[in-house]
Amino acid sequence: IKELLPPALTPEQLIGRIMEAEPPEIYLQRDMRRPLTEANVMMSLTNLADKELVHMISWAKKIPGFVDLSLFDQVHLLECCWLEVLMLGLMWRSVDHPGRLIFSPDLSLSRDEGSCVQGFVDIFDMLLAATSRFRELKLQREEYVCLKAMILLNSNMCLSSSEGSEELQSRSKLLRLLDAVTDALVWAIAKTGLSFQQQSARLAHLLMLLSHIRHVSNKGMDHLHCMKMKNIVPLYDLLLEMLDAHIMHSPQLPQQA
Ligand code: AOE
Repeated sequence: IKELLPPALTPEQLIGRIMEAEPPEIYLQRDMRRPLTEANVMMSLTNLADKELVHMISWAKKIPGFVDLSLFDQVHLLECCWLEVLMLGLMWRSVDHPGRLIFSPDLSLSRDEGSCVQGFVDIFDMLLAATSRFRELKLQREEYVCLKAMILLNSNMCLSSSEGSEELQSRSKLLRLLDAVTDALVWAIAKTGLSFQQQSARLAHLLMLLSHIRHVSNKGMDHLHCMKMKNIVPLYDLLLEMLDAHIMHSPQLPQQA
């Protein structure tokens, strides 16, 4: 017999819970008189990303079922997808502002302004292209939150290192969670009142955009690497600590050696 499952949520309830998990808007309190030089822009963006990452951890923990995964899976999922999640959030904020990327309410950049950072224009264009696509599709908030949760849950599919029973259990929980979010997305699309055929096409279009986002994220990682901004190690420990602290407070303690 399977382990006791929590009472399953309906797709509508699940979307409600994922919506409540949404991170807040972040203001940079950036001095508008500062010129948009490469150093200033990169400093602002790093500052923004730092704050967003802290909220991203709380966001992930509020996705029903996420904290029931093994700590190993929680850490690796976040580690794999953080830039994709940031990018999808950026696209959502920018969807009503053609030609601009709204990093924060007080830091919005046009393509030309973006060109002050070396190597940024190419990534900028890819981000703008995906944003336009979401605009054409008239992406709904419900769909957006489902896609973001799917990025998180789908980010490290290939990882299958340790074969302990806890890890295998976590892997099957992860797949069930992904199914639940898929159902939620299907439900959100059905709400739009499209024909069955149009609903399937919309689902396909939305999911295909995720592969574009993965691509842009990989390019962005290369870019960050070139700029020597990828200071992974200290952040990794921080992430582990933050997730670990949560596990310790939850009723079910991890059974790790
Ligand atoms: C996209 C969306 C967003 O909300 C903010 C930013 C800021 C920087 C932008 C990026 C973006 C878009 C792509 C850009 C990039 C700068 C150059 C690149 C324009 O072309 C990203 C700033 C990133 C700062 C580095 C922070 C290091 C994070 C390490 C994470 C880590 O180590 N772990 C373990 C993961 C933690 C997950 C919670």
